Amino acid sequence: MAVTVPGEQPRRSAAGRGAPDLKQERAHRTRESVLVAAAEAFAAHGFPSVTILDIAELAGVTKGAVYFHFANKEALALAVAEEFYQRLPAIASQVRRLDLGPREKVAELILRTATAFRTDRVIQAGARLQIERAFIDASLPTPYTDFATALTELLTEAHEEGRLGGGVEPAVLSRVLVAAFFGAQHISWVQNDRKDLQARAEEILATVLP
Ligand code: LUB
Repeated sequence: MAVTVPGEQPRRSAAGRGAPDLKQERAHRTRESVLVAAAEAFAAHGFPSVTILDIAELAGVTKGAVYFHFANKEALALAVAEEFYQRLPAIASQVRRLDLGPREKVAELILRTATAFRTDRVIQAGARLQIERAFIDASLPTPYTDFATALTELLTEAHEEGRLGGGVEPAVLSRVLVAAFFGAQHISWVQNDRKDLQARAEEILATVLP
């Protein structure tokens, strides 16, 4: 994704004040473009090898502008990871609102998540940062649990409607689905730059949730 907002270092107007809304809005846009640039860089190269200068250049701002918004590279990783955990549950909330049965919602959630992993740099960066969390000196959010909980809720509804098959435990099936999806998206990334992720997600559903 191209960063279209040309960032500027926040600065005082000639009068030393004035137009605070505009200044705030510009600062907000700069922060956004730095965050997106960081996500692109982390997704493509990984946390250890990315520098603040890489991110500044990608965002089209100065290093000073990056440091105005983020104390260091760890703070950027944390902000990207937090945005990742805004976007993942947003997919689940959208799916919950669809006019579908719970079992169909599980399938829809997995498929839409696969689409997000293929197309959304922040999602790709978030997943990569979690893999690299041992190298990042920040408390990244706990991985996997929210996604597993969202799946368990839907699977429990499906179970209550008798649509899960006898002897299937919603929490267990949720763990199996998370493990399968996590593994599939990782393998698809490494082997095929995620080109086959949709097919792999459909395979998982056909096999684990027939
Ligand atoms: C999701 C990842 C990658 C789970 O929820 C998370 O923390 C996730 C972290 O690397 O995918 C999706 C099954």
